[in-house]
Amino acid sequence: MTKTALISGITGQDGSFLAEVLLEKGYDVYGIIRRSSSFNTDRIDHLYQDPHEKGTRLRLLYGDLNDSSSLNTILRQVQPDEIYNLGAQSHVRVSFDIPEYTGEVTGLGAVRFLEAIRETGIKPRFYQASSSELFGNAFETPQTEATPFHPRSPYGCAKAYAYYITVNYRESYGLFASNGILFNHESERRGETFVSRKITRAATRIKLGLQDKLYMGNLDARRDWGYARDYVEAMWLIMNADEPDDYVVATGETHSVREFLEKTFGYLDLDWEKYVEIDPRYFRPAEVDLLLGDASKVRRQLGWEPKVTFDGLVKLMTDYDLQLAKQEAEARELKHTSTTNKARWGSM
Ligand code: NAP
Ligand code: F7E
Repeated sequence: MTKTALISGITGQDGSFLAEVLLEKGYDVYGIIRRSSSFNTDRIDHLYQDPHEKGTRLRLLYGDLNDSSSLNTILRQVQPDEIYNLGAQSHVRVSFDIPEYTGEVTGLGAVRFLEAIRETGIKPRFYQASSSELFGNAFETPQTEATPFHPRSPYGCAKAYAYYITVNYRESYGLFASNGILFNHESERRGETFVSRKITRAATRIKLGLQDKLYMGNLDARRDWGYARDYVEAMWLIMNADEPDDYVVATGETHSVREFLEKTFGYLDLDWEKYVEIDPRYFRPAEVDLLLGDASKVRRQLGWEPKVTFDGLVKLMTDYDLQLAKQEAEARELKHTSTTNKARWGSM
């Protein structure tokens, strides 16, 4: 029988990859989108057909993690077998500027979903997008499912609430509710203000003369960076395990932001030190210095393996952004030519 999945955060990096993977596996997929004054479905436009077209398996519904009644209505309408709660205000630096809002969406959003499950009486499985930011100022390295939490930002604190409420609803009401504690994962679809994409976008634009400088924050921070497409496979495995449980998902390698810069600029035959300047605006009130995950449990129990290495990740993101930069350069050239032509014709 065809399974139905509901994804919050479908317009985001992970939501778009997950929708792709679930459609490939034969699911009917519903995504929750927010009303926005401009289109925000770029990452899923290639998957979306005319909703009136027969056989369409991806449908989008308006809703918001801050609006319980929209979640209840959607659950009644969709009756999903699986709910992936990926929606969040997901930017750590920004969470210091809008802590209360981050708590509402990223933290309380999870309990709104869990309560909607109870109120509607349907029995879907539930996946909570938990984060390595829970470990924060980590008590031990590498971090496992047993490592105590010490979040360092309003985002991390909100994710801690969402993590524990998911465990609590599993223990209290017997829901199939699991946490994937995912370490940083990036891709060509990563938001442009996260450090990996900020670097690959800037380096490729610098290479083509579209930008002069790149302003950065703390270059010493270390992260366990993987590829997002690999990580959404882990989400599906966690959702389809025999029992609900919590799993760390990581590569088991850590690299500094400085190394990310060296690799990206090096790949483009550029010396990063000539272009990068430090801007204290990008420092955080409290930093997470070192993250390194031990994903033995998900590897052993669910057979998950990351396929893309750190070098492979830098290369694929840089290749993609180089194409974007070339398109931008060509568009500028065209505009320049047409302005020059206009000026010439104007004098005739
Ligand atoms: P992302 O690209 O920032 O996407 C976030 C998604 O949440 C977007 O679709 C966004 O919609 C949606 N959203 C924001 N506020 C919402 C609200 N009030 N109601 C409903 N939806 C809302 O994040 P991502 O990188 O794909 O990450 C997916 C999830 O995994 C997030 O929960 C994130 O915190 C978590 N996580 C990410 C990583 C990582 O390294 N990427 C690691 C661990 C955990 P709009 O498009 O309308 O803004
Ligand atoms: O920062 C440092 C910054 O913003 C990584 C989210 O997906 O992963 C992400 O959170 C590191 C930090 O990701 C700049 O200080 C230096 O130490 O790419 P980021 P994040 O904060 O690790 C976790 C797992 C999530 O769950 C989150 O949702 O890079 N850094 N200079 C900088 N960071 C940014 N953004 N910009 C800089 O200029």
